[in-house]
Amino acid sequence: MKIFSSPHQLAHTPELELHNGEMVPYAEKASRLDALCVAFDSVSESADHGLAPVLAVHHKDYIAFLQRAYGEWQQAGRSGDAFPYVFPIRRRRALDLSRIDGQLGRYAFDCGTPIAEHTWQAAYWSAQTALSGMADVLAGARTSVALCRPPGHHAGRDYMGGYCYLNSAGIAAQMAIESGAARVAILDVDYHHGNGTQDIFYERGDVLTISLHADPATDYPFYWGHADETGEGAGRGLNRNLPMPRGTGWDTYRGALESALETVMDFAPDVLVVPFGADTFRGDPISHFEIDTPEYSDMGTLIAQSGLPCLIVTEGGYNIDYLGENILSFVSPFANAFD
Ligand code: Q9C
Ligand code: ZN
Repeated sequence: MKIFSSPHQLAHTPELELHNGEMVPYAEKASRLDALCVAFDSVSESADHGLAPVLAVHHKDYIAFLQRAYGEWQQAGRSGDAFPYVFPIRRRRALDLSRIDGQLGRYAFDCGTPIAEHTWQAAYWSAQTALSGMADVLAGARTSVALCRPPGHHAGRDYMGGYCYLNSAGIAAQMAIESGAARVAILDVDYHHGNGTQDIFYERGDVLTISLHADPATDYPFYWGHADETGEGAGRGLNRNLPMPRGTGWDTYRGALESALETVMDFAPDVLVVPFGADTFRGDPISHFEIDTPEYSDMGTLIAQSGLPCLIVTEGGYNIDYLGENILSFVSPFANAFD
């Protein structure tokens, strides 16, 4: 089983984020990637699949914005990280403004996702890492692992948020479709709802999206992830949200996961993509589930038992001291099932 990563992903280093009314050290630290990588004996370097698969998911104007934003921030005389602070809410037009502050608000849905000097480069390689894993699966691997950072599942077709810029898992799923897969399922097991992934595929009949997450009535991202969001048009019935209360542990989570896996099997996908967040961990500093390290192996076992070709893509997980152990616990059953 191959594990993919790229050191370019380390270059994104925002300093601070707005958390509960205070500026605090950025939780989505570059050292998360080191913790993920050192958990494995050997890691393959991601290949460059170019911009075309990114543009198959994201709007070209949004991509152009990500590429130029930090330069324009600097040209405006700013130093430090670029933050949005005005947003085109209801009935405001998505004006194509030249002022960087206008652009930042147009393409962001929160203030938690600053753009630093090398954000584009890192996000690009996070997407390339997921694409490298998917290329491995499409070439016949039963399971492949993409150690991606920054994460992606909050990023939509034309917006960033939740520490996410490019929807790496979604980009990989789209690559599978364009390579001939009839159906792809995305099973998101990060603590937070995968709102960007939901939005990207909401009206698609060929991609099933399921997310297990903290109830958005109490947790980020609040405005997505409710159980009555079930897809529209060709995608009607092909989005499933399983919100759970704060304090959820493995006993409750397992039942939801088994139900989600039944929905996956009914869809009969050619490929399964699993955005995995270790922020469901009991010791996560910003989250409120109570899953313990060995229980990630139970989670991995249930998913591996689907027998589907599977790409695992890393998302959140902010307790860096346990991140390596938790990803290894989750991934090990996949290796044992097939190797
Ligand atoms: N700091 C992922 O796990 N929380 N994103 C913002 C203020 C945002 C988490 C609250 C949590 C986003 C990929
Ligand atoms: Zn998360």
